[in-house]
Amino acid sequence: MGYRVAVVGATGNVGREMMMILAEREFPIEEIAAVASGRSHGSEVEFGDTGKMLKCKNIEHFDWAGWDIALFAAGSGPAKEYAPKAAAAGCVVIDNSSLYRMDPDVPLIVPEVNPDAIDGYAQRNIIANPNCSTAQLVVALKPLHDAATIKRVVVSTYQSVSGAGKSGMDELFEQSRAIFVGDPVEPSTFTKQIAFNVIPHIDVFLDDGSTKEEWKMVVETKKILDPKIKLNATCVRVPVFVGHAEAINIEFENELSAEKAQEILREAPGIMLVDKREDEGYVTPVECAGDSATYVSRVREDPTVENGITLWCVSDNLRKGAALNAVQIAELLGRRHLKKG
Ligand code: 11C
Repeated sequence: MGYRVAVVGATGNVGREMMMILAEREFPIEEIAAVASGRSHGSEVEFGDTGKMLKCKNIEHFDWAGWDIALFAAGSGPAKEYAPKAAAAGCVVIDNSSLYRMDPDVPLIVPEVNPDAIDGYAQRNIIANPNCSTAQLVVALKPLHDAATIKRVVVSTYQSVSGAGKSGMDELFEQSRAIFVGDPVEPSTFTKQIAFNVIPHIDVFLDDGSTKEEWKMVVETKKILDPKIKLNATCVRVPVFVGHAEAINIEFENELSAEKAQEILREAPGIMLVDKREDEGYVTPVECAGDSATYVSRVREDPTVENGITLWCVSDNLRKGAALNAVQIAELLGRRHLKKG
Protein backbone atom coordinates (compact mmCIF):
# COMPACT_ATOMS: atom_id res chain seq x y z
CA MET A 1 0.00 0.00 0.00
CA GLY A 2 1.42 3.38 -0.92
CA TYR A 3 0.62 7.03 -1.46
CA ARG A 4 -0.95 8.85 -4.33
CA VAL A 5 1.65 11.53 -5.09
CA ALA A 6 1.48 14.45 -7.53
CA VAL A 7 4.64 16.25 -8.64
CA VAL A 8 3.72 19.76 -9.71
CA GLY A 9 6.14 21.49 -12.06
CA ALA A 10 7.22 18.05 -13.21
CA THR A 11 9.03 19.27 -16.34
CA GLY A 12 11.35 21.71 -14.53
CA ASN A 13 14.81 21.13 -13.03
CA VAL A 14 13.50 20.45 -9.53
CA GLY A 15 10.36 18.55 -10.62
CA ARG A 16 12.44 16.09 -12.63
CA GLU A 17 14.80 15.65 -9.71
CA MET A 18 11.81 14.98 -7.42
CA MET A 19 10.71 12.18 -9.76
CA MET A 20 14.25 10.80 -9.72
CA ILE A 21 14.53 10.86 -5.94
CA LEU A 22 11.07 9.38 -5.29
CA ALA A 23 12.05 6.45 -7.52
CA GLU A 24 15.61 6.19 -6.17
CA ARG A 25 14.49 6.10 -2.51
CA GLU A 26 11.62 3.74 -3.33
CA PHE A 27 9.06 6.05 -1.80
CA PRO A 28 5.92 3.93 -1.33
CA ILE A 29 3.80 5.02 -4.27
CA GLU A 30 0.43 3.72 -5.30
CA GLU A 31 0.02 6.25 -8.08
CA ILE A 32 2.22 9.07 -9.36
CA ALA A 33 1.04 12.07 -11.40
CA ALA A 34 3.18 14.53 -13.32
CA VAL A 35 1.38 17.87 -13.19
CA ALA A 36 2.47 20.95 -15.11
CA SER A 37 1.20 24.15 -16.64
CA GLY A 38 -0.93 24.11 -19.76
CA ARG A 39 2.25 24.79 -21.80
CA SER A 40 3.61 21.32 -20.92
CA HIS A 41 0.26 19.55 -21.24
CA GLY A 42 0.74 16.33 -23.18
CA SER A 43 4.52 16.24 -22.83
CA GLU A 44 6.03 13.24 -21.07
CA VAL A 45 8.44 12.89 -18.18
CA GLU A 46 10.14 9.74 -16.97
CA PHE A 47 9.53 8.51 -13.43
CA GLY A 48 13.18 8.50 -12.37
CA ASP A 49 15.19 5.95 -14.30
CA THR A 50 12.38 3.40 -14.23
CA GLY A 51 11.49 3.74 -17.91
CA LYS A 52 7.91 4.51 -16.86
CA MET A 53 6.75 7.53 -18.85
CA LEU A 54 4.14 9.87 -17.39
CA LYS A 55 2.02 12.15 -19.50
CA CYS A 56 1.80 15.61 -17.91
CA LYS A 57 -1.59 16.60 -16.60
CA ASN A 58 -2.70 20.21 -16.86
CA ILE A 59 -2.72 21.85 -13.43
CA GLU A 60 -5.73 23.97 -14.36
CA HIS A 61 -7.96 20.89 -14.56
CA PHE A 62 -6.28 18.62 -12.04
CA ASP A 63 -8.64 17.08 -9.48
CA TRP A 64 -6.79 17.00 -6.14
CA ALA A 65 -9.35 14.83 -4.38
CA GLY A 66 -7.90 11.49 -3.30
CA TRP A 67 -4.25 12.54 -3.71
CA ASP A 68 -2.23 12.23 -0.48
CA ILE A 69 0.79 14.43 -1.16
CA ALA A 70 1.64 17.07 -3.76
CA LEU A 71 5.28 18.08 -4.20
CA PHE A 72 5.15 21.59 -5.70
CA ALA A 73 8.14 22.81 -7.69
CA ALA A 74 6.37 25.32 -9.87
CA GLY A 75 7.27 28.67 -8.29
CA SER A 76 5.27 31.12 -6.21
CA GLY A 77 2.55 31.90 -8.78
CA PRO A 78 1.19 28.35 -9.12
CA ALA A 79 1.79 27.78 -5.39
CA LYS A 80 -0.42 30.75 -4.61
CA GLU A 81 -3.20 29.65 -6.91
CA TYR A 82 -3.18 25.87 -6.55
CA ALA A 83 -1.59 24.90 -3.20
CA PRO A 84 -4.64 26.09 -1.18
CA LYS A 85 -6.93 24.17 -3.56
CA ALA A 86 -4.93 20.99 -3.14
CA ALA A 87 -4.73 21.49 0.63
CA ALA A 88 -8.49 22.09 0.89
CA ALA A 89 -9.07 18.82 -0.97
CA GLY A 90 -7.06 16.97 1.71
CA CYS A 91 -3.82 16.67 -0.23
CA VAL A 92 -0.79 17.77 1.83
CA VAL A 93 1.33 20.22 -0.14
CA ILE A 94 5.11 20.32 0.22
CA ASP A 95 6.02 23.55 -1.54
CA ASN A 96 9.45 24.45 -2.82
CA SER A 97 8.69 28.12 -3.50
CA SER A 98 9.38 30.96 -1.07
CA LEU A 99 5.69 31.90 -0.83
CA TYR A 100 4.66 30.15 2.41
CA ARG A 101 8.01 29.79 4.15
CA MET A 102 7.54 32.61 6.64
CA ASP A 103 3.83 31.97 7.25
CA PRO A 104 3.61 31.18 10.99
CA ASP A 105 1.02 28.47 10.26
CA VAL A 106 3.27 26.70 7.75
CA PRO A 107 6.15 24.55 9.04
CA LEU A 108 9.47 25.16 7.28
CA ILE A 109 11.30 21.88 7.52
CA VAL A 110 14.75 20.43 7.11
CA PRO A 111 14.31 16.90 8.49
CA GLU A 112 17.82 16.65 9.97
CA VAL A 113 17.29 19.94 11.82
CA ASN A 114 13.69 20.55 12.96
CA PRO A 115 11.62 17.41 12.30
CA ASP A 116 9.24 18.11 15.18
CA ALA A 117 7.96 21.28 13.53
CA ILE A 118 6.12 19.08 11.04
CA ASP A 119 3.51 18.33 13.70
CA GLY A 120 1.91 21.70 12.90
CA TYR A 121 1.34 20.85 9.23
CA ALA A 122 -2.43 20.38 9.52
CA GLN A 123 -3.09 24.06 10.23
CA ARG A 124 -2.90 24.76 6.51
CA ASN A 125 -2.04 21.34 5.07
CA ILE A 126 1.00 23.05 3.58
CA ILE A 127 4.65 22.45 4.47
CA ALA A 128 7.41 24.67 3.09
CA ASN A 129 10.77 23.58 1.73
CA PRO A 130 13.58 26.10 2.37
CA ASN A 131 15.73 27.94 -0.11
CA CYS A 132 18.60 25.76 -1.36
CA SER A 133 21.30 27.93 0.14
CA THR A 134 19.58 27.78 3.55
CA ALA A 135 19.03 24.01 3.52
CA GLN A 136 22.69 23.02 3.28
CA LEU A 137 23.69 25.79 5.69
CA VAL A 138 21.38 24.66 8.50
CA VAL A 139 22.34 21.00 8.03
CA ALA A 140 25.95 22.02 8.70
CA LEU A 141 25.14 24.46 11.52
CA LYS A 142 22.71 22.31 13.53
CA PRO A 143 25.14 19.82 15.14
CA LEU A 144 27.61 22.62 15.91
CA HIS A 145 24.85 24.76 17.42
CA ASP A 146 23.84 21.85 19.65
CA ALA A 147 27.43 21.50 20.80
CA ALA A 148 28.51 25.10 21.41
CA THR A 149 25.56 27.49 20.73
CA ILE A 150 26.01 29.70 17.69
CA LYS A 151 25.96 33.46 18.26
CA ARG A 152 26.71 34.77 14.77
CA VAL A 153 27.27 33.46 11.25
CA VAL A 154 28.86 35.19 8.27
CA VAL A 155 28.28 33.28 5.06
CA SER A 156 29.33 33.91 1.46
CA THR A 157 27.66 31.74 -1.15
CA TYR A 158 28.87 30.57 -4.55
CA GLN A 159 25.59 29.55 -6.18
CA SER A 160 25.28 27.55 -9.36
CA VAL A 161 23.17 28.65 -12.30
CA SER A 162 20.73 25.73 -11.93
CA GLY A 163 19.31 27.62 -8.95
CA ALA A 164 17.82 29.95 -11.54
CA GLY A 165 16.21 27.07 -13.45
CA LYS A 166 16.85 25.55 -16.85
CA SER A 167 17.08 29.01 -18.45
CA GLY A 168 20.04 29.79 -16.17
CA MET A 169 21.83 26.64 -17.25
CA ASP A 170 21.12 27.36 -20.91
CA GLU A 171 22.42 30.91 -20.50
CA LEU A 172 25.75 29.77 -19.04
CA PHE A 173 26.15 27.23 -21.83
CA GLU A 174 25.20 29.66 -24.60
CA GLN A 175 27.37 32.50 -23.28
CA SER A 176 30.39 30.20 -22.92
CA ARG A 177 29.92 29.06 -26.51
CA ALA A 178 29.38 32.65 -27.71
CA ILE A 179 32.58 33.86 -26.06
CA PHE A 180 34.60 31.07 -27.65
CA VAL A 181 33.32 31.80 -31.16
CA GLY A 182 33.33 35.59 -30.75
CA ASP A 183 29.56 36.12 -30.81
CA PRO A 184 28.01 38.93 -28.72
CA VAL A 185 26.90 38.03 -25.18
CA GLU A 186 23.39 39.03 -24.12
CA PRO A 187 22.44 38.61 -20.43
CA SER A 188 18.82 37.58 -20.01
CA THR A 189 18.12 35.35 -16.96
CA PHE A 190 21.04 36.95 -15.13
CA THR A 191 21.69 40.67 -14.74
CA LYS A 192 25.24 40.50 -16.15
CA GLN A 193 27.38 38.11 -18.14
CA ILE A 194 27.62 34.88 -16.12
CA ALA A 195 30.13 32.96 -18.26
CA PHE A 196 33.67 33.53 -16.91
CA ASN A 197 32.25 35.95 -14.34
CA VAL A 198 30.64 36.09 -10.86
CA ILE A 199 27.58 38.17 -9.97
CA PRO A 200 26.89 39.38 -6.39
CA HIS A 201 23.18 39.73 -7.04
CA ILE A 202 20.59 36.95 -6.61
CA ASP A 203 16.90 37.89 -6.49
CA VAL A 204 15.81 41.52 -6.01
CA PHE A 205 17.48 44.26 -3.98
CA LEU A 206 15.89 45.27 -0.67
CA ASP A 207 15.86 48.73 0.96
CA ASP A 208 18.79 47.94 3.28
CA GLY A 209 21.09 47.10 0.35
CA SER A 210 20.90 43.33 0.80
CA THR A 211 19.20 41.05 -1.72
CA LYS A 212 16.13 38.91 -1.14
CA GLU A 213 18.27 35.77 -1.44
CA GLU A 214 20.42 37.06 1.43
CA TRP A 215 17.34 38.00 3.47
CA LYS A 216 15.91 34.51 2.95
CA MET A 217 19.05 32.94 4.41
CA VAL A 218 18.68 35.12 7.51
CA VAL A 219 14.99 34.60 8.23
CA GLU A 220 14.81 30.96 7.20
CA THR A 221 17.80 30.04 9.39
CA LYS A 222 16.10 31.73 12.31
CA LYS A 223 12.82 29.92 11.69
CA ILE A 224 14.38 26.48 11.16
CA LEU A 225 17.25 26.53 13.64
CA ASP A 226 17.12 29.31 16.22
CA PRO A 227 15.74 32.89 16.15
CA LYS A 228 18.63 34.05 18.33
CA ILE A 229 21.28 33.34 15.67
CA LYS A 230 22.59 36.49 13.96
CA LEU A 231 23.46 35.94 10.33
CA ASN A 232 24.98 38.02 7.58
CA ALA A 233 25.00 36.66 4.02
CA THR A 234 26.47 37.67 0.69
CA CYS A 235 24.99 35.60 -2.12
CA VAL A 236 26.92 35.29 -5.36
CA ARG A 237 26.09 33.55 -8.64
CA VAL A 238 29.01 31.68 -10.16
CA PRO A 239 29.48 29.95 -13.54
CA VAL A 240 28.89 26.42 -12.21
CA PHE A 241 26.02 24.29 -13.52
CA VAL A 242 25.02 22.35 -10.39
CA GLY A 243 26.06 22.58 -6.73
CA HIS A 244 26.06 25.51 -4.35
CA ALA A 245 29.15 26.20 -2.23
CA GLU A 246 29.31 28.29 0.93
CA ALA A 247 32.18 29.73 2.96
CA ILE A 248 30.79 29.87 6.50
CA ASN A 249 32.31 31.68 9.48
CA ILE A 250 30.70 30.85 12.83
CA GLU A 251 31.06 32.47 16.25
CA PHE A 252 29.99 30.41 19.26
CA GLU A 253 29.02 31.15 22.87
CA ASN A 254 31.18 28.27 24.06
CA GLU A 255 34.57 26.89 23.17
CA LEU A 256 34.75 24.50 20.21
CA SER A 257 38.02 23.29 18.75
CA ALA A 258 38.34 22.48 15.05
CA GLU A 259 39.09 18.89 16.01
CA LYS A 260 35.90 18.62 18.08
CA ALA A 261 33.88 20.29 15.30
CA GLN A 262 35.20 17.71 12.82
CA GLU A 263 34.32 14.90 15.20
CA ILE A 264 30.77 16.23 15.56
CA LEU A 265 30.30 16.80 11.84
CA ARG A 266 31.60 13.32 11.03
CA GLU A 267 28.69 11.81 12.97
CA ALA A 268 25.99 14.32 12.01
CA PRO A 269 23.00 13.24 9.88
CA GLY A 270 23.11 14.27 6.23
CA ILE A 271 26.76 15.37 6.37
CA MET A 272 29.86 13.89 4.77
CA LEU A 273 33.02 15.33 6.22
CA VAL A 274 35.85 15.34 3.69
CA ASP A 275 38.58 17.30 5.34
CA LYS A 276 42.24 16.63 4.71
CA ARG A 277 44.87 19.28 4.12
CA GLU A 278 45.83 17.95 0.71
CA ASP A 279 44.76 18.34 -2.94
CA GLU A 280 41.92 15.79 -2.78
CA GLY A 281 41.01 16.66 0.80
CA TYR A 282 37.97 18.86 0.12
CA VAL A 283 34.84 18.77 -2.04
CA THR A 284 33.82 21.12 -4.85
CA PRO A 285 30.44 21.49 -6.64
CA VAL A 286 31.53 19.27 -9.54
CA GLU A 287 31.97 16.31 -7.18
CA CYS A 288 28.77 16.87 -5.20
CA ALA A 289 26.42 17.11 -8.20
CA GLY A 290 24.02 14.17 -8.30
CA ASP A 291 24.77 13.31 -4.70
CA SER A 292 22.55 13.55 -1.63
CA ALA A 293 25.01 14.55 1.07
CA THR A 294 25.91 17.97 2.36
CA TYR A 295 29.71 17.98 2.21
CA VAL A 296 31.82 19.85 4.74
CA SER A 297 35.51 20.54 4.26
CA ARG A 298 38.24 22.91 5.44
CA VAL A 299 37.11 23.07 9.07
CA ARG A 300 39.50 25.36 10.96
CA GLU A 301 39.62 27.68 13.94
CA ASP A 302 39.19 31.41 13.39
CA PRO A 303 41.71 33.07 15.72
CA THR A 304 40.26 36.57 15.16
CA VAL A 305 37.30 35.92 17.51
CA GLU A 306 36.97 34.15 20.88
CA ASN A 307 35.20 30.97 19.75
CA GLY A 308 35.27 30.89 15.96
CA ILE A 309 35.19 28.19 13.31
CA THR A 310 35.37 28.61 9.54
CA LEU A 311 34.32 25.89 7.12
CA TRP A 312 33.43 25.14 3.51
CA CYS A 313 30.12 23.51 2.66
CA VAL A 314 28.97 22.14 -0.70
CA SER A 315 25.75 20.43 -1.76
CA ASP A 316 23.72 19.66 -4.87
CA ASN A 317 21.21 22.52 -4.83
CA LEU A 318 18.65 20.55 -6.85
CA ARG A 319 18.84 17.66 -4.35
CA LYS A 320 19.35 18.62 -0.68
CA GLY A 321 18.55 22.20 -1.62
CA ALA A 322 15.19 21.27 -3.16
CA ALA A 323 13.97 17.87 -4.35
CA LEU A 324 15.66 15.58 -1.82
CA ASN A 325 14.62 17.74 1.11
CA ALA A 326 11.01 17.75 -0.18
CA VAL A 327 11.00 13.94 -0.47
CA GLN A 328 12.56 13.62 3.00
CA ILE A 329 9.70 15.81 4.30
CA ALA A 330 7.21 13.48 2.59
CA GLU A 331 8.91 10.49 4.25
CA LEU A 332 8.75 12.21 7.64
CA LEU A 333 5.10 13.06 7.08
CA GLY A 334 4.40 9.45 6.22
CA ARG A 335 6.19 8.14 9.31
CA ARG A 336 4.54 10.56 11.70
CA HIS A 337 1.15 11.47 10.32
CA LEU A 338 -0.01 9.83 7.09
CA LYS A 339 0.69 6.23 7.91
CA LYS A 340 -0.22 3.74 5.21
CA GLY A 341 -0.19 -0.04 5.23
C1 11C B 1 19.01 30.42 -6.54
N1 11C B 1 18.44 29.85 -4.26
O1 11C B 1 20.03 29.75 -6.47
C2 11C B 1 17.89 30.28 -5.52
C3 11C B 1 16.85 29.36 -6.08
O2 11C B 1 13.66 30.76 -2.83
O3 11C B 1 13.51 28.74 -3.55
C4 11C B 1 15.72 29.05 -5.14
C5 11C B 1 14.91 30.23 -4.75
C6 11C B 1 13.96 29.88 -3.64
O4 11C B 1 18.79 31.22 -7.44
